[in-house]
Amino acid sequence: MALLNILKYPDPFLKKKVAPVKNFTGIKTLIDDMVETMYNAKGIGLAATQVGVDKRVVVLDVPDKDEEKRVKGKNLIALINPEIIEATGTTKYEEGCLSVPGFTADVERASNLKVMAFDTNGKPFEFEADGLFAIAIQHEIDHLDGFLFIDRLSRLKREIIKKKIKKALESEEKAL
Ligand code: QAP
Ligand code: CO
Repeated sequence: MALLNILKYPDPFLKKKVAPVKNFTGIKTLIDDMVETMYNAKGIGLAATQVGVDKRVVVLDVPDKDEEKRVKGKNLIALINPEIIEATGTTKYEEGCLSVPGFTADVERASNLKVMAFDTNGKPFEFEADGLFAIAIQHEIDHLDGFLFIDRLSRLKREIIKKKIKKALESEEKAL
């Protein structure tokens, strides 16, 4: 098990559309490391793009709505080459991202999904998702396509948040 380095905005790799997994050998090790990295950062989802790996892999552990305390591993799932087959409804949620630490914004997404993906053995499976789980899946698949949640904002809101992030990064630099 190893902790991976999480790339932060504006790292150019975060804009990369990463490639489908063709050879499933060694994918379990990558997933183990991504899970460890996600828990270490107190995240609920992580995409391979965020750790500089050119593979369509995401890990998620989204707490249930009624869950008081988070039960680590309860909803843990790895998705390889995930595809949204069907998206319906709309929802809005204040999203954050481990690659944009300390910033959040309301993002509109589909509320209900039908998803297809492969497991670590290369076996395809299908499932339906709603609530925060559906939001997280769309957020993570966006990473695989090179998009961050700030790219989903209106132009004005995007420019405002980008300026705020830039300012925060500059004052971080000065503090060094
Ligand atoms: C993606 O995000 C997501 O800024 C996962 O200081 C986001 O795990 C799915 C985090 C919203 C659904 C809704 C962010 C932790 C974690 C931060 C995360 C921070 C510490 C974000
Ligand atoms: Co993210």
